[in-house]
Parts: sequence; C-alpha cells; structure tokens
Amino acid sequence: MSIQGIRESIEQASQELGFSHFGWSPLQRPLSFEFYESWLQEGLHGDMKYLAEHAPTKAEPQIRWPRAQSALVFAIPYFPHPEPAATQKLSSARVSLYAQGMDYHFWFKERMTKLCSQLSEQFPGEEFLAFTDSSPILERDLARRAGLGWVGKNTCVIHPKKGSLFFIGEIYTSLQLTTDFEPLPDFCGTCTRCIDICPTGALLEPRKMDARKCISYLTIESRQLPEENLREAIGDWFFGCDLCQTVCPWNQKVFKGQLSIEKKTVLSEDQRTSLIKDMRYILTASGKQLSRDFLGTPLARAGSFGLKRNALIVSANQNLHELKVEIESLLEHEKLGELASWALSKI
Ligand code: B12
Ligand code: SF4
Ligand code: SF4
Repeated sequence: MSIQGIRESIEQASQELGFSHFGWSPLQRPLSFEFYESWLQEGLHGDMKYLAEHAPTKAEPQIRWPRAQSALVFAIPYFPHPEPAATQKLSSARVSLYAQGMDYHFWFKERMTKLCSQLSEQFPGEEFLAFTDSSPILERDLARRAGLGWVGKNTCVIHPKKGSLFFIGEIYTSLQLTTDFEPLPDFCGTCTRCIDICPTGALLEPRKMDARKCISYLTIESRQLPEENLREAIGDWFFGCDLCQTVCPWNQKVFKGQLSIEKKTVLSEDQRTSLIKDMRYILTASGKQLSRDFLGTPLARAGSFGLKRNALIVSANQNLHELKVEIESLLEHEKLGELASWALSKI
C-alpha cells in the first residue's frame, strides 16, 4: 500500500478512535537526544530514575524492538476529556485537566491496539505495536518529527490549531515510511507567559524544566514530601498543574475562556465548603478505600501517601482550619507527620 493508502486508512479510523491529528516518522535517534542526556546529567529528573534507565532505548529503539522502522504518531485532546470518570469522587479539589477522566494509559492504548489489528490485516507479516507515555520513547521529540506540533517554551508540543492539551501515543511498525511532514516552525516568538506564570520557577529557561520543582512532579510522581520552600507555591493544586498551558495563547481557542489562570483559587463560601468535604474525605479515608475509589483513574498513581500529602498542602494553603482535627490525626504518621505539623502551623 502506498503512503497515500495508509493515510486514508488511518484517517478513516481516526474519526472512530478520536484522534485529532496524526503523522509519522522514520525511527531515528531523537533530534533532541543530546539535550535529554545533559538534562539527566544535571539531575533535573529528580527521583524519576526510569528516565535515565530508558535513555539507551530512547536513542536507539531497535535495541528493544529490532523490527521497528517507523512510528505512526497520534494525538487525542483531553479538553474536554474523552473518557470521563464513571463517578466523580471530588467536586472542588483542583485536578489538572488530563486527570479529570479515566487513565489514558489504558483507553488510549486500547484504541491504538484496535488500529494495530486493522493494519495487521492490511499488511500481513508486518509488525504494529502501540505505546503511550510509559515506554522508553522520547514522545515529544517523536511528535515534533511527525509534524504534530512544535516544542513550546513550556516544553509541551503545541499545534497552531489544536493547542497543546492532547495526549501523545504511537504505533511502532516494521513498515518503512518516509516522511512528508516538515517539522512545524516555532511559533512562541517573544512570548514568555508560561515561564512568567510558573509558581515554582520550574521552567528554568525556554524548553528546559527542572522537574523537581514542577507541581505535576511534586503532586504525582514524587514519593517524597516537597521541600518547605515549594509547599506554599503549590497553592491549591491537588493533582498536577495546568498553569503553563492555561496561559498559552495557542490554547485560548480550545478553552474559550472557561479556565481559571489564578495561581491559587479565591474560593466562594460554597466552594470552600465543598473543598473541605473533599479534603476531609482524602485525609480520613483508608488506603484501601482510596485505591478502590480511584481505580482506573490517574489519581491512583499517587497512592494513599501521595493523595494525603497533597491534601495536607492544599488544606494549609487554603487555610482550611475546619480540618484541624483531621490534620492532627496524621501527626504521628511515619511519613506524613512532619508535613501535618507544617500544615497546622499555617492554619
Ligand atoms: C517525565 C514526564 C513528565 C515530568 C517532566 C516533564 C518535562 N517537561 O520534562 C512531569 C511529571 C513534570 C510531567 C508533567 C506533565 N506532563 Co508529562 N511526561 C513525562 C514523560 C514520561 C517523559 C518526558 C521526558 O522525558 N522529559 C524530559 C525532558 C527533557 O524531555 P521532554 O519534555 O520530552 O522534552 C524533549 C523535547 O521537548 C525536546 N526538545 C526541547 N526543545 C526542542 C527543540 C527542538 C528543535 C527539538 C527537535 C526538540 C526539543 O527535548 C527534550 C528531550 O529530548 C512523557 C512521556 C514520554 N514517554 O515521553 C510525558 C509527557 C511529556 N507528559 C505529558 C503531559 C500531558 C504532562 C502534563 C500536562 C500533565 C499535567 N497536567 O500535570 C504536565 C506538563 C508539564 C510541562 N510543562 O511539561 C504529555 C505531553 C503532551 C504534549 N502535548 O506535549 C506526555 C508526552 C505524555 C503523553 N503520552 O501524552 N511529565
Ligand atoms: S505544570 Fe505548573 S509547575 Fe509545572 S512547569 Fe507548568 S506552570 Fe510550572
Ligand atoms: S505561553 Fe507563550 S512562550 Fe509559552 S509555550 Fe505558549 S506561546 Fe510559547
């Protein structure tokens, strides 16, 4: 089948599977690999040790997938979320947009696997393997090479019409696909809104993040308590952060003014009552209850420790003194005790 043929079959499947845009690229060493290596050497990945372990395969995918020649790369927007969670356990906690639905690691991969089956029928004997996020693939570099967008100063891949609020997934294939996509030019220009808004100073310079300072890392990936000087800057973000994308001019068409760009939400009386209810539930629920309630959603990743840590920080930063008793009950907690005591000192 010609490249035109493969484009047509994917275009048809795209409608059904909800891809907003796609492209492809031969599998070569990522253009930004040297940057990635020096980023790791500076230790900017914090405790995400797997990023260093993944480096050799990221440079040469064939180490792990010897037949892989090319990658088909897909984007699915997460605003509005395509797979809303069946029940919403939290009504007012500030949760980043990508996490306000079911975990994309499952449903995005499932959608691409469906396409892999269709392609395997069209191309017998060829290999098709679907991935998103957790595999040793430098996805933003790949997306850029496949024409899905440019890498903005906030480090996200941005498309001039579709913004940056999309997940990236890919199908590795043994098909040799030459690309006819030109990487998109950088449209950031002189703008620095993302760098200016970042509450923790995580964007050190254009396209360079200190992940150890990013609220997304501190509230999701990290298994530690944040250093004291970062706790206040987290504000009311309970899980993840969207600020550097919310201010981006290229997302304004997507948001249509529906999102707040406040570093910390100024709460109405009703919002405050509802946030207290959310935080009380997190602070008092058992680990078992939390894993049952957040099963299949991104919030499960933080685990009971992470969710309670985040609730302590939000309660302190929003001065939820009504939760004093619940916070006190964590003072003797082996890992959270110090944070509980900090939270009490703030309210
Ligand atoms: C680790 C990780 C994080 C870390 C570190 C993020 C970071 N900026 O480094 C943390 C936990 C902080 C994080 C946060 C988020 N993440 Co994340 N994350 C990843 C993961 C697993 C690896 C990224 C990585 O290797 N980082 C190291 C840095 C150095 O690499 P990089 O950001 O990928 O950037 C490369 C290119 O941008 C390139 N580059 C930079 N400048 C230039 C210039 C040119 C010319 C070229 C060619 C390349 C280039 O250089 C870098 C190194 O090669 C990827 C999935 C994956 N397998 O790639 C998802 C991924 C990047 N995350 C994603 C998302 C959605 C998020 C959040 C929005 C979630 C949230 N709301 O909380 C935030 C966004 C915060 C932000 N501003 O980046 C999406 C990005 C989608 C997009 N449109 O860009 C990905 C691709 C997951 C997915 N499959 O959809 N994430
Ligand atoms: S996600 Fe939030 S904390 Fe992380 S770089 Fe963007 S604005 Fe800063
Ligand atoms: S906010 Fe401005 S500088 Fe940052 S990514 Fe968007 S356009 Fe680029």
